Amino acid sequence: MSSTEDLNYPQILLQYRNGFLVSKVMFTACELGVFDLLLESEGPLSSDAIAERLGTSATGMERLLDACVGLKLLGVEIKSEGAFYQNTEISSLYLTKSSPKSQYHHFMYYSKTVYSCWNYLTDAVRDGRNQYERAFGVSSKDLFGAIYRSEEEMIKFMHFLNEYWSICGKDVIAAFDLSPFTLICDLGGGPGGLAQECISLYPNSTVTIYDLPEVVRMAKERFVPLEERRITFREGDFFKDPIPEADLYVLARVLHDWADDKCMQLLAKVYKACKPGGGVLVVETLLNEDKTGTLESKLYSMMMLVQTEGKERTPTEYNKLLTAAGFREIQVKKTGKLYDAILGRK
Ligand code: SAM
Ligand code: ASE
Repeated sequence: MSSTEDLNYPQILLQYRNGFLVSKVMFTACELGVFDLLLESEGPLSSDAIAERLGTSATGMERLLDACVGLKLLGVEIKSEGAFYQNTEISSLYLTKSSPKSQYHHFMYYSKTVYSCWNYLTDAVRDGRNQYERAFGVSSKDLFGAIYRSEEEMIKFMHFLNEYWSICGKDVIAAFDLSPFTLICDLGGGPGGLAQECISLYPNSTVTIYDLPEVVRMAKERFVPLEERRITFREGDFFKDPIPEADLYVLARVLHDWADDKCMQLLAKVYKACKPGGGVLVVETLLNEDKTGTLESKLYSMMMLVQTEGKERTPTEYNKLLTAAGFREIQVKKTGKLYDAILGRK
């Protein structure tokens, strides 16, 4: 072994080992409201002032703040009276609850639900299945029954889903020219973040969000503005109930929840309902064919292992599913962001 390898191997291993320590520091500062308080305050605050305002111990808060400085999530200024902390640009923009680009709910979902499931990653790999029973004591027979195990959990999940689209929704909607499709059905459209991006980019389109009854009720009540006349809703179970007729069906982060047989069942149904000349837009994180490429998509596939019945797939795998359902002229567009787009035509 060369001497550079001797030096670099431990470094990289320590960096990996620290991965969850880093994320937990960021999540905890979000959860306690550190970034929100510093956004609202007139100027930089001392650790003691922050601890008092947020009702924490002084010693815990000082260490948390200093770790955030190390992560460049806070800036610090040393004055004669002591250290004063302030937000950096990145934390003001993404880590405060009130910012239009806030990732607060997204990170809370990771900090609580995702973190609890990943505690059983070893079991997930052994069993080849999700870990809701071990992590939360709920049956995972009905996948979304487990994901929505309480109303509070459903709201958290819905906020988490929408916050992604506030950052990279436009990229997937603009990946193809969807203007010829005016009647769009977002199957499993959930809280409607992508539907809102869709109507803002395509002024002649209307979107029907199709989802489970309790999700539609919550989306109407809390997520989609009532005055948004170009978004309508339809309640149903896309495995059991009829789906509306449309020019374009959007399946965003839906197929990755399910094994191939369920995907086939759903896609065959979509093909049948689709108008001739219509299409299907699949929005997912794509794996590279040759198993190289981003670590991120591979981690998301592990995420699907611990939390769903599905997996992330390669373009070839999606191509096979879509072709088997009858779709043709299948085009794949990598966006360069987290989610990519695949368009198939009937
Ligand atoms: N498309 C949305 C997005 O990308 O933000 C939501 C994706 S979420 C991972 C999967 C969605 O599928 C959820 O909104 C869930 O309620 C919905 N869903 C799951 N099973 C369903 C079913 N049997 N019928 C209709 N919708 C379903
Ligand atoms: C699902 C998506 C997710 C179901 C459960 C989930 C994610 C976490 N848990 O359909 C999102 C995973 N992807 C990213 C980019 O975080």
